Amino acid sequence: MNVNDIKHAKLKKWILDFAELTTPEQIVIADGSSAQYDELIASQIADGYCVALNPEKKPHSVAYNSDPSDVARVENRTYIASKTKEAAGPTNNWIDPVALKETMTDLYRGSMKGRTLYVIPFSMGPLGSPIAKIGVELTDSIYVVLNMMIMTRVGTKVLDLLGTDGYFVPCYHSVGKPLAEGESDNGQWPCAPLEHKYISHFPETREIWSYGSGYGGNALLGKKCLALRIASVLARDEGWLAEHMLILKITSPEGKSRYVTGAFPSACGKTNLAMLIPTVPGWKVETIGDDIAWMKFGDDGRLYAINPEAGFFGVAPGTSLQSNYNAMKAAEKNTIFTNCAVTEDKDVWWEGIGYDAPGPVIDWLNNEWVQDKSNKDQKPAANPNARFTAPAAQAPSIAAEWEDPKGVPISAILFGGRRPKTVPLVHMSHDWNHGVFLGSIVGSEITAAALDLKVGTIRRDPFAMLPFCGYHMGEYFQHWINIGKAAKDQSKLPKIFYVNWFRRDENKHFIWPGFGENSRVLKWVFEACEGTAKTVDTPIGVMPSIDAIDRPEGVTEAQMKELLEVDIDGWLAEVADIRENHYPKFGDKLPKELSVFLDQLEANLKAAK
Ligand code: OXD
Ligand code: MN
Repeated sequence: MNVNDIKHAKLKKWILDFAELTTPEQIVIADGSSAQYDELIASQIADGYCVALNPEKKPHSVAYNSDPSDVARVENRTYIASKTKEAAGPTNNWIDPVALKETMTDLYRGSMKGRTLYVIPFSMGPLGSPIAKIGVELTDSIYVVLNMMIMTRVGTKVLDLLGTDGYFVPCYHSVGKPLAEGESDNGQWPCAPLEHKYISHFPETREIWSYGSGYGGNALLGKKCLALRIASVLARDEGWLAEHMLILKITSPEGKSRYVTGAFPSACGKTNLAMLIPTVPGWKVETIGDDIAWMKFGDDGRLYAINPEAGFFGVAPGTSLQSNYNAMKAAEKNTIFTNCAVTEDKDVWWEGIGYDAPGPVIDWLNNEWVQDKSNKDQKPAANPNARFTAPAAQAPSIAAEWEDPKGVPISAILFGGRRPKTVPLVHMSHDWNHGVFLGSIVGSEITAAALDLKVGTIRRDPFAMLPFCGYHMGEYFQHWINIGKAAKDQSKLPKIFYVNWFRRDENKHFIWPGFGENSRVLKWVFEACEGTAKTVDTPIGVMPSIDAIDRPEGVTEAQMKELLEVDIDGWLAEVADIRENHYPKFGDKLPKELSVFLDQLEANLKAAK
């Protein structure tokens, strides 16, 4: 298919205008066919951008290494360019949209010289679902085309759905590395220096402009940029929720199923939770999604969720058959690996894969690397943010209904973060608004020196949306309250829980084993939804009684007590921190209801002291 065959006049003009600005050698439409995917992969292998993996180990899979400067989402180069700074709020980087568009237009001018402009029509969500949204990404990166083909639904079928005048979210992307006459990348990952990288969102016009990075959420624009930052704005205006949440299905031994979403900051194990294998006999957990949930009220008054994505962009290091069997199986074939190590027999390897490196490997920096377990300072062979891009349908745990266009009815919403102290294993809110309060105070311990924060300090990450909310976070809290008010029947709203798998003892050892053992908490959540859970009222909310959750092997009675205790002084310190450092950020946009909950919490704690 040729750009001139596009029947949507506005789309065609938009593509041709961008081509005129960026001056690519040619324009190619990503048609979504496996033939085109294979052709592109073959060209990338031939040009040295990636290596083909051993078909006996990882059939139909490749391994890329990115530029060492382009390995993660760049939050400090990510912008919400709303008309006013106030609209972007205190938690986003803001630049005036007119000025930003001028800067970026200059960067885009001629930026695709010597390259091909690919047009990627994509659907976030099952094609034609009432909850789905269509985007079109223009990019000069074949890596992006290939990843988008796994992560979203791409191709001419999306153009058919758009017809002659359908709505799409326009997404520009360029790696920002034009090629001079006769110049080639020589197989090196193309990108621009950090100071030229811009991941920009224009919420009023619902546009995404990305420049300079070829990696992950900076470049696969359906994911964080569209499905969270722009979608959060659409959701506010249209009365639904676009959230940084996994979606799982849990089935009891009696065969009753419920659906649960969960918001956890990045690097808190959402993919592991979405794919867990329960240790509780007779219970089953299946996967609907591991990163993003879009939720809308159904005609029956319940909130229904879809996973807008079609693949997993999972962190490889630490993933093993023991820690996440289903993810390992999902990434067994038809997978793109990025920044993993490659073994001599062309398999991938990473730290925490569950076995030692089988001889020398080529590390993510393209150097030979021999494992030296006696050297504690040895640099890892895989980048800590190395990824696998795998089709969701390949996870053995995928639920049969994962692509149901109407979504799945949600019974429970979990919030959580890494909290070594204070926050107990699980507590439940009294009602929706109290749950919004819990979401608004989510925090997580910083595990790697990032964002100028000290390792070990708590970074507040409300609703796990800090890097992903496309507007003022205070208004976002209000939107959650409004959604509760909009419910036709309050009793049909999901119940809201705050969980914490990451409590540690004085020797810094985790008290709770996590992984499959988290099914014990999910069971209690399920029972709470049924109304059969054993509960106690506490100053912070509703909690399991001490005998409500069976102890996993290795957890002593005293430890279980600690996990389910309300640490009054710890919570009072928490209240003080929220009052002094967190809530004031939102100024008069902080919903009154939330300050009332904070006051009540403090009063409850003082009364219990
Ligand atoms: C992700 C993230 O990659 O949240 O999903 O950073
Ligand atoms: Mn995420």
